[in-house]
Amino acid sequence: MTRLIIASNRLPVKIDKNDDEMYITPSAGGLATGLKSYHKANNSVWIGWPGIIPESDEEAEKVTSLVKKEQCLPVFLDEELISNYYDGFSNATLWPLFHYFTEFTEFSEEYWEAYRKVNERFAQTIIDNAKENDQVWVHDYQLLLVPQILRERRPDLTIGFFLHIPFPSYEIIRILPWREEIIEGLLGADLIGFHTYDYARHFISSVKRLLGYDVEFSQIKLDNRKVFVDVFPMGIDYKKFDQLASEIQSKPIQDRSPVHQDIDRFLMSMPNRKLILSIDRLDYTKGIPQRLKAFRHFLQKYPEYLEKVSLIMLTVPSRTDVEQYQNLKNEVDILVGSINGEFGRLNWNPVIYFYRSMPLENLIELYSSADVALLTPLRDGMNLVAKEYIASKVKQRGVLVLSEMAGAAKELGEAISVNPNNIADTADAIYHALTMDDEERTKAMRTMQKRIRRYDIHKWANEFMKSLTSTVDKQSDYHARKVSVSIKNKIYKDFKKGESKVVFLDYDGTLQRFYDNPQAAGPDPELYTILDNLAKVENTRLVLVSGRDRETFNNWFGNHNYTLIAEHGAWIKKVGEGWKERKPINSEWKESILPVLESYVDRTPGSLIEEKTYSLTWHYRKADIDLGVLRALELRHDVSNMIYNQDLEILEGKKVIEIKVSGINKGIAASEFLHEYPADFCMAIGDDWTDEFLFRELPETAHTIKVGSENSIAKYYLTNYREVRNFLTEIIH
Ligand code: GDG
Repeated sequence: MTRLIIASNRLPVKIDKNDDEMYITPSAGGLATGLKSYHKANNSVWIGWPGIIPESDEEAEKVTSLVKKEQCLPVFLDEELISNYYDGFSNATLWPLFHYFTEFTEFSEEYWEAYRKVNERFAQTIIDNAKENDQVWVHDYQLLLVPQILRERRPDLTIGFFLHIPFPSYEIIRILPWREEIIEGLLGADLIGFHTYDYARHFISSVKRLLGYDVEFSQIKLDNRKVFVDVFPMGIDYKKFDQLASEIQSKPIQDRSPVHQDIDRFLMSMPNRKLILSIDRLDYTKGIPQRLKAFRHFLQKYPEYLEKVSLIMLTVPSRTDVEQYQNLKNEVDILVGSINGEFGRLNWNPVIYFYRSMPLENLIELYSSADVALLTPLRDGMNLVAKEYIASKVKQRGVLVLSEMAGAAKELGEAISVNPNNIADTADAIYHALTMDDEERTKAMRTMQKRIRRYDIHKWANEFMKSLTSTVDKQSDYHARKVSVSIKNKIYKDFKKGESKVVFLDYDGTLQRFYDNPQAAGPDPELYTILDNLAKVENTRLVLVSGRDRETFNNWFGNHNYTLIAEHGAWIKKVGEGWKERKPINSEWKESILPVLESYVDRTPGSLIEEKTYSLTWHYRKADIDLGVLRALELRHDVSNMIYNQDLEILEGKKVIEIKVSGINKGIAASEFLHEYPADFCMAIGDDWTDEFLFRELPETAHTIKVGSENSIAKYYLTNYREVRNFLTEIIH
């Protein structure tokens, strides 16, 4: 049975030490609390850092045995690694960059080296503990390289990845010196999940721009497999918050916790008193100074709320050794002091500020008592606090003011949405929240509750795992037709048996990789050797069939023993003969089409025109990927109107559009050749759309092989030109 291995930076439990005695406690944070029940119920193994640096081997063993009881396995890190991998690359490079704080982003080789080392260590621990075909679910920005390491060493594993923070736009990610490594690292996964469509879109655009892979319907097409990208907005344990909030509210006043009694006293000390609540880690992404400024603006603009409204701000200490966090703490202290100093009264503080964490029970007391939750991050992957507040409002008496920059805003459309940088609007949003009529408030809250109750943490984890499992079937569609050892042996046997053999080979993408400049893609010595050897086999005719112009083909292969079919079948050169044209030339049509293509070259930097006897081709491989695709659509549209009623057709290949005289294609040329030289063994290999003509026209018994993973009528697939070369080398032995 396949098992699930979860990997995240921190384990869901942590080990602390008190007077040499070790004890285990649950870790805080959305991921740990959220996935814990899934972990228990599914008998999975969780791999991560246990939160302690053991001082001896005995201590390490003790930690291992303590966490083992919770189905966990520790990855140990020393001081230096924690400083360079965690505080460094994770929190001083990736965290600020992915949250659009480029000014705080540090680039350091030392951090990067440590990050690679720790990712390697995590991957190795997974590998050491994974049985064949297990599933692995890797979490978050600290482990971006793990999927690729696993893919290389354990291709049997099914690998999922979920990013809990935003994935920024290409313009941001391109700043990172290790951007390709990071994206390649993620592409080791079968499925990559994000909280929102925007993050998924940014990721896909970066993959296309930085690595040039094709993407179709959120599937990234690598040479030998697909990577699926999808959106899974993380939920919370709704039932837990709902139940705890109901219990807490129904407690008689005298039995309530001291915090709750304080809240009650505050609310009852004056009629119409109201509480606004915010909860977050003290982090520069959370927009805490902006929030305080908006609250100050609110008090200035709506003085009738003086003494009536307080903002309870719970900020949890975080990354306290880092300078930016210390500066932020100072800024917040000063702002809180100045607001309280300016507006406070003997019996009233506008801002009630806690700089610490609180037990969950107190958190829920705050949620259920607060009239308004004011959550205004400048950037936030999701923001689970917003969802927890909603789940805790059992009587629907609450209004959520939420930053449009939080992932949660996508699902919580009924909240009052604010741009946290707009201080005046946020102040008005507070006023709006406090004055909203009961009916409107209840309706908005009910709608949001219904939605997040349904898509809770369990549903989130199940949906992700369901998708991950189904990627295996989708990959196997592809692998079913992959040239396996047995298929290979069968083709080799047929080749040996054949008394008259014809092998049709496309050139670019099939025998040679793509180059930005098509003229740079000439054959290398290895390729000549392979082709010459193949052409030497008795009773074998080797035919290169390409869209290339005949001059280039002649320069490369003119004096070798192969038949050359150039320009998609317009020209043929048999061994020992000169070039023959297969259809009389008419080039007048080019006069009207060429200026149109030139206008596209002018407006699409990086694109170029290639002219052949029967065709004009517009290449956009080197152009900006999105602009290229857009212009290709426009060009097709413009040209199809112009060629209407003419003996011309438009072909679309890999990053090329070709306008050519119709009735000329690789298939017709190949079948004419076969007519002249009948064969009992026939094989064709090609990678492009234009090779489909070839596959279609050949006899049913032909072995047709597509290079790459796109849909094809070919019988089999090979992954790339390297595999083709190996395949052709082996066939003659
Ligand atoms: C990442 C992303 C994304 C907070 N203070 C206390 C406390 N908390 C709990 C809350 C909530 C969690 O911590 C914070 O929620 P976040 O959504 O900010 O989650 P993180 O794990 O910090 O951050 C974030 C999330 O991952 C999930 O994908 O939403 O965008 O940055 O659960 O209740 N809990 C207790 N005392 C506190 O004082 N007990």
